[in-house]
Amino acid sequence: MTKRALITGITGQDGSYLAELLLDKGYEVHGLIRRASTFNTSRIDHLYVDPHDPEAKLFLHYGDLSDGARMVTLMNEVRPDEVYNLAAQSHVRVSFDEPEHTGDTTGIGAMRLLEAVRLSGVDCRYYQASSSEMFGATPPPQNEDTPFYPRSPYGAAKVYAYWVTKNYREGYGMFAVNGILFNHESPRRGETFVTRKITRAVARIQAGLDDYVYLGNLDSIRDWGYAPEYVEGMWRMLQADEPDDFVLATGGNFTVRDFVVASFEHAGLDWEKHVRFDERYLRPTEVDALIGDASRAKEKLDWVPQVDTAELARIMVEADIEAIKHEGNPWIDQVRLPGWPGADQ
Ligand code: NDP
Ligand code: GDR
Repeated sequence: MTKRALITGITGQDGSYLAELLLDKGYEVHGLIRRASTFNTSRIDHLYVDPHDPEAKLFLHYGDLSDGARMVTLMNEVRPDEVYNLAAQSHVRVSFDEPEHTGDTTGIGAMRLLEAVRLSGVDCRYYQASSSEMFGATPPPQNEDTPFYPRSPYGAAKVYAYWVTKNYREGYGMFAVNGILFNHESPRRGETFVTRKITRAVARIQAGLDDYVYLGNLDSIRDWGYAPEYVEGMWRMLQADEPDDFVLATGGNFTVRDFVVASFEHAGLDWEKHVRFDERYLRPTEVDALIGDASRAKEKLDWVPQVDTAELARIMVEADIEAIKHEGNPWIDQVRLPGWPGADQ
């Protein structure tokens, strides 16, 4: 029997890698996309097969996590075996500007989806994209037993989503799990997260298109891994015998400054000539240090990341340098074919 998965956030970094992984494994993949006045499917365009083709395995549906009734109709329509809730207002700095919207989508959105699973009676496994931001001010190393101390509206919303996921597991016997993922990046990372902002700037400066990049706090410590390895971990969590919560992390620790140095050095540039400070990128409350301990995932899921942060910086810089040559996205030529959502509706 072909397994069927529903991915919210399929147009994002993780959603695109997860869709690829599941299609490779023979799944039928359904994705939730938001109606926008511009095309927002560039990360998954390369997975496109005309839905009229009997071989098509990827199907997209309009919807938004703020719309609970839509979550119910979607669950009834798709009747998935696995649900991956990756959708969120995922930018920590932006969550200080849009706290209510972040709470509504990143926090309550998860509850709307869990409730849709429950009300529809569909027998499925549920993955919640929880975050190391939930640990916030609690010092590293952090694992599944570390107390939460969120430092942003985003972190607080993720704590809410974490607990409702656990509550639906305990209260209704659902196979519902939290993947507590530390930062993971790739050439598909959104351009306003710090790693991609840096590697894109390196490529543009090397090409003579820019002279400077403006950054905020260079002292914070993060444990940056490679996104394709993390979506494999998400899938493994839903294949386990029992539902449980898992940290995914490399255990490495790099400051933002270290990532800047590694990225500029890789392109043969002197970072101190090109990096400038702008206070607008500071947060009212910062998360100083996140370093994960993924021992449980190693032991129970046999999940061990291979790409460390230095290698990650190299992958991302090279992809952005290549992308500049094509003046496009690093992973795909922009195509828009008849029948693709947004092309004919
Ligand atoms: P992205 O920001 O790249 O993608 C977010 C996705 O959510 C996009 O597809 C976006 O759609 C969609 N989305 C946003 N708001 C809504 C909404 N109201 N209704 C429906 N869809 C919505 O995030 P990542 O891929 O990096 O992360 C995936 C998930 O994992 C997120 O929940 C994030 O918070 C969490 N996470 C990420 C980590 C990381 O390091 N990347 C670490 C830990 C957790 P659109 O394309 O239209 O904007
Ligand atoms: P983070 O990622 O907040 O950890 O959340 P981000 O890349 O935004 O920030 C990492 C660190 O870099 C510092 N920083 C800057 N950040 C940005 N975005 N822009 C800058 O110019 C800049 N200068 C310095 C930040 O202050 C911070 O300390 C990410 C998101 O993917 C979340 O959705 C996810 O849950 C967590 O990772 C784990």
